[in-house]
Amino acid sequence: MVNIKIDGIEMQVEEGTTILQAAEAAGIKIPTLCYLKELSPEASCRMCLVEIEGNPKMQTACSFPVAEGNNIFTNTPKVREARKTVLDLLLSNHKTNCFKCSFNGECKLQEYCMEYGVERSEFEGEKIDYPIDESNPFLRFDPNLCILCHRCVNTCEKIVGRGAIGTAERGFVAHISTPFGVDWADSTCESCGNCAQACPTGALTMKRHKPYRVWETHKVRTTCPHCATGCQFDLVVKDNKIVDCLAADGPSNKGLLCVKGRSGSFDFVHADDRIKYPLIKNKKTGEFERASWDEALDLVASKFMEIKKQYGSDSLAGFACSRSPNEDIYMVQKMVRTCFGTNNTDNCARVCHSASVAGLAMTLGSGAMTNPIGDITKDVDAILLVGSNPEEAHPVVGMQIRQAVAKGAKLIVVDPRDIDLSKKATIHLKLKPGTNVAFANGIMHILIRDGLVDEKFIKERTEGYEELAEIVKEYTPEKVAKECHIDADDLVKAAHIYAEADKAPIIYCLGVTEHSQGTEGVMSMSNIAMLCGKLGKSGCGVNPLRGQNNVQGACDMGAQPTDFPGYQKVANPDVIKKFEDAWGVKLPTEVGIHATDVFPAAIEGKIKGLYIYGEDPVVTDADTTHIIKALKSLDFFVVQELFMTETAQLADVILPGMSYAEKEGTFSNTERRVQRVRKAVDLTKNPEFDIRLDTDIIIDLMNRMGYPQKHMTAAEIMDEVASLTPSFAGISHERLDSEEVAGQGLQWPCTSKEHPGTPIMHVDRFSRGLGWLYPTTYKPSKELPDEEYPTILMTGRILYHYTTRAMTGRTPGLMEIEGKSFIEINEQDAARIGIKNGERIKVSSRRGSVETTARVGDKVSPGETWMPFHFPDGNCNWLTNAALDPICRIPEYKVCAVKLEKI
Ligand SMILES: Nc1nc2c(c(=O)[nH]1)N[C@H]1C(S)=C(S)[C@@H](COP(=O)(O)OP(=O)(O)OC[C@H]3O[C@@H](n4cnc5c(=O)[nH]c(N)nc54)[C@H](O)[C@@H]3O)O[C@H]1N2
Ligand SMILES: Nc1nc2c(c(=O)[nH]1)N[C@H]1C(S)=C(S)[C@@H](COP(=O)(O)OP(=O)(O)OC[C@H]3O[C@@H](n4cnc5c(=O)[nH]c(N)nc54)[C@H](O)[C@@H]3O)O[C@H]1N2
Ligand code: SF4
Ligand code: SF4
Ligand code: SF4
Ligand SMILES: [Mo]
Repeated sequence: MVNIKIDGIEMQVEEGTTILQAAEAAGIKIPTLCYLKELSPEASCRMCLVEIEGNPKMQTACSFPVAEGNNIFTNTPKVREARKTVLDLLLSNHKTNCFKCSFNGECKLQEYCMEYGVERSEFEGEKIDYPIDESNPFLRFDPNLCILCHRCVNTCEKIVGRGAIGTAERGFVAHISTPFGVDWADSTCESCGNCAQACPTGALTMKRHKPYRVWETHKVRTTCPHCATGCQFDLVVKDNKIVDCLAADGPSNKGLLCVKGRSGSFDFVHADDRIKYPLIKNKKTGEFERASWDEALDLVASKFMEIKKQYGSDSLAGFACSRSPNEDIYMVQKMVRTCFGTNNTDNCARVCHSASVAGLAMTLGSGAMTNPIGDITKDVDAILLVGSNPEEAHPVVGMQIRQAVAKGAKLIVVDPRDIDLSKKATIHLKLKPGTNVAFANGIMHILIRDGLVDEKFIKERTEGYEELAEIVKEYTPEKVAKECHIDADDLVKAAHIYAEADKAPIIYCLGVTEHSQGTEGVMSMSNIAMLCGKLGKSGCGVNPLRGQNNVQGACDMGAQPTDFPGYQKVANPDVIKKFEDAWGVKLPTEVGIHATDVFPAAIEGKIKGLYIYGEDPVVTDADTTHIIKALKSLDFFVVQELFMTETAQLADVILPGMSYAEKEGTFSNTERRVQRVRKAVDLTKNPEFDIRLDTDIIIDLMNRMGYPQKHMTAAEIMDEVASLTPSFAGISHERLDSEEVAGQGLQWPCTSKEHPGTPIMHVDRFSRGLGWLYPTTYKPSKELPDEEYPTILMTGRILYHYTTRAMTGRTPGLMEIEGKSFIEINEQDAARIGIKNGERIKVSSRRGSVETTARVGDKVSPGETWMPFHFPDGNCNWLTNAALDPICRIPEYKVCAVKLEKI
């Protein structure tokens, strides 16, 4: 520690602290333009000049480390004069037509010029008019307003990790440009807009900023509604309309957003085609007709109760939406259990990470991500990334992984495709789809053979070692290399990098789970980590990146056929008793059926009535033909939705709900972090809308079905959750909004009002006691290529769209960047069937065919192809195989056999 004095305030600070940091701690504001908190100082703008007693030269506060006895003055006449000169010079290159600038009132240059009394530049020369770059659908760059502070360049290169923009010379004037001067639209830019948010002037802005002025708006802090990274942002609201979205400094996003969060999270809220009132299908015409809430809710309640009376409770089922808040989901499962009288409730985790929920619960005792995002991306030595494409699917995690690699972490990518991160990888194991268990057993073979295991950890904290060791003996590198189509030496190297690293997390995603052997694939991940003792400590763990914004929450809230909220088991009579006492009804004691089994059961006539709250299985479930057949087989089908989805079109009644921006609640991100969702706009003020809160719809329905559910606000619902769920006992809206939590959310388990939450799980003990090293052998995918269907099809997602595009498809800029379906094909296969890049192609499987556009290259290996599932023109789910994992019932989205034909 050193003793210093700033503007007369005496203080002790750590050695190495900069003057700027010390001043901030003392509550003294020093102006900055180029400074970025996260990075080493650039010290180029010189706005932060200060005087130090005895020091003839002024110093830049952002870069000068304090020394013992420093007496610092931050606001002397000399300092002010120097800052005035800096501003004067900057202004000489800045086109000062502030009235025309959309950034008027937010610009730091303007703010400082006013503060320092700089009205015009003394150095005024002739200004050249540079053309404005508007080639990006979201961003606008006006070089005439650029003060060359480099915040944008540094943000893109060092924080986002993209390096899409740089500084170039044009004539004698430096300016900000895309690499090689290409059009922005053709560069590697991913339109995340983090550079624009970093820009202190109106030079680099979001195009949408134009029609509003900051003083006409207010901000609402909330959580992104797309992926489970759980980024925090502020919705900017003007006249009951969201006009912008700005990144906030949240615990998982640290001031960053991806393109979907920043630009795809509000257009859909105000879309013209929102469902605006209840709809009942006219049986004769097949057309939907407007209904009153009373008509619609009475019909729904009476129909479900009729079916229950005639066919029994288990002929009904209800799914909850992982895009919606915890409070909504809690009420859906409560309605299914208390009113339908069945445990037939589920959520889209079934088709996503159910393998993680089941697998990790078996081996560790809890199916959730073990460590926080910041912990597994900061100061780690290696990252084992298996079947996960975070740059596209969890982009803000992807940005943090890029930062980790830039700082020297070794990256091992295990993925059948050349995802972008594989270019940065120390080793890329481009394995054959569906062979994860063989790969993992191969890694374990090497760990044991080469003495890389943590014997103490295995002995003290796990069981099942002998049996597992016996099984993996057979999985020699040579044998595994042949099975997985990888290099044996690379496999050995990968095992050594992972095991020898001090801090090395396993991060995995759907490339592991969406297989008929998905659950065992997941357990293989925990096997690897346990063998190396890399669990229960910082920088390690087994980390499934959960998909949907609140899919962790949907499982936590008990939208599962086997579990009440907080993974309390239906099979446990004490649990049933507890919920019967709390809810005041007899509850079903039989485990329900899984969502993916509901569809075949509907075709067989066992399920007669279905309530879907916000899912679109016609688009997203495997084998579309069988899903449509199942939904058409139902006696009565209700959808609670924002939009007329393909699934909603098949419903008997559609109940219009509200989006995340219209209600209070919470989402639980992939780190088990419960964060607030807050109401930004009220569309019911618009006379066209006759919509209701989703929880009010459910509560009203429950009463109409005969269950006396008192009205509850979202905060009251969370209090009920906390009262019945030990791992949520300390969580409430009040606490989440408190200064104590300070916008950081709470990570469950959070077992009392005093409990701080749990960042890292399984520290001294696994939730199940001892960790189970699960013995398993590799089993090939259910449908393998043959003569008729010789090619493997994998499916997944791309950066710019989110699942069915219900939300992202309503942002024109996203549709401009990527708007149509495609298939990735290897150039050898393309040559054989005579297909060129960009040509139309027919893709068929045993279940159907679609037409799409070929993207030819070497991203996928010969004999393998890949398609996204976002686009209605050629949705791959007409092709995918609904073969299910025997344990968790997940479909095999990642492997089926297809044939390709030139059209
Ligand atoms: N932009 C965007 N982001 C999203 C979503 C979205 O729709 N769009 N959806 C969200 C949801 S719901 C989820 S669940 C997550 C999913 O996130 P991810 O799982 O990361 O995304 P996917 O593209 O489905 O698949 C990941 C990778 O698995 C690889 N893979 C395929 N088969 C295999 C295999 O057999 N073995 C291995 N090792 N890898 C394989 C694929 O090549 C792909 O790169 O993303 C979330 N984020
Ligand atoms: N081929 C292939 N298919 C896949 C996958 C794959 O990798 N390959 N991945 C699978 C995965 S991981 C997943 S998670 C599923 C996702 O599948 P779905 O859950 O079916 O897809 P979403 O688009 O997320 O559907 C959410 C719906 O909820 C509505 N909604 C959102 N918020 C609210 C709300 O607050 N209230 C109400 N009432 N409605 C709301 C939206 O309008 C939208 O229509 O897709 C799966 N399908
Ligand atoms: S939008 Fe994102 S990727 Fe593009 S230049 Fe800006 S920071 Fe870089
Ligand atoms: S565009 Fe903005 S952030 Fe980038 S150098 Fe110019 S003024 Fe600075
Ligand atoms: S990374 Fe995920 S949570 Fe963050 S802004 Fe993007 S879509 Fe939203
Ligand atoms: Mo998902």
